[in-house]
Amino acid sequence: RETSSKPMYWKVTNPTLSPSHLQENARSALPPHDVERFIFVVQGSAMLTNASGVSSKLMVDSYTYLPPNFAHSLRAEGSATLVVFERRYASLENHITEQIVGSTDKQPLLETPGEVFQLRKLLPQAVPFDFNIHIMDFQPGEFLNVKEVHYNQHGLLLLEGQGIYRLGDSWYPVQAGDVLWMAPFVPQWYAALGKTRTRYLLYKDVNRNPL
Ligand code: UGY
Ligand code: MN
Repeated sequence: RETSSKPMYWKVTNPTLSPSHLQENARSALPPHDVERFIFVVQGSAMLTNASGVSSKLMVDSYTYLPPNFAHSLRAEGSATLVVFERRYASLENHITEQIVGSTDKQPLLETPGEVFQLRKLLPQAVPFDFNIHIMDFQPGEFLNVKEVHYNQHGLLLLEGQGIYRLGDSWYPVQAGDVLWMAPFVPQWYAALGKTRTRYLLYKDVNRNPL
């Protein structure tokens, strides 16, 4: 049984069944033209510097959104484990996105009508953004009431806990450190098992016509 002395999200980089991760001091290159970037820190820390030389230190549980073609550099002092999402920005006339720096614990809990899980969103629910990142918490025994089917795709990283993920007719036992991809229209359902809270991070494309 894990003790509370372990750092937050410790299981992600120390999963039960996994070779050890390679981590060294590192600096990132920029994403390709017109590609936006989202970074979330699960272990260690990263120093983000923008074109005006302003730096922010991203600690565990904090994140940044970098608009397409936004000059920046990212440096890890020592080892760090980052979740990085990149996608070609689906631009809209007269709309632009701006850089965001935040942390999960500063985001308010949102209403989840008909559901019991706790929900936070890391990006503004505003039209310029073509995706969002949800942080969802389930207590042991809690599950999605809705068996969801929707056009949106998901990338999911289990940050804490364990449970069972149903995708279509397949059932996957999952635990912290596991990653799932859910294609458009794949029926999806989760139940939290074990003795500790489940927390997962979920990418979802939003605010654009999928056709
Ligand atoms: O927002 C969502 O689509 C989310 N509830 N899906 C999921 O957890 N599989
Ligand atoms: Mn969903």
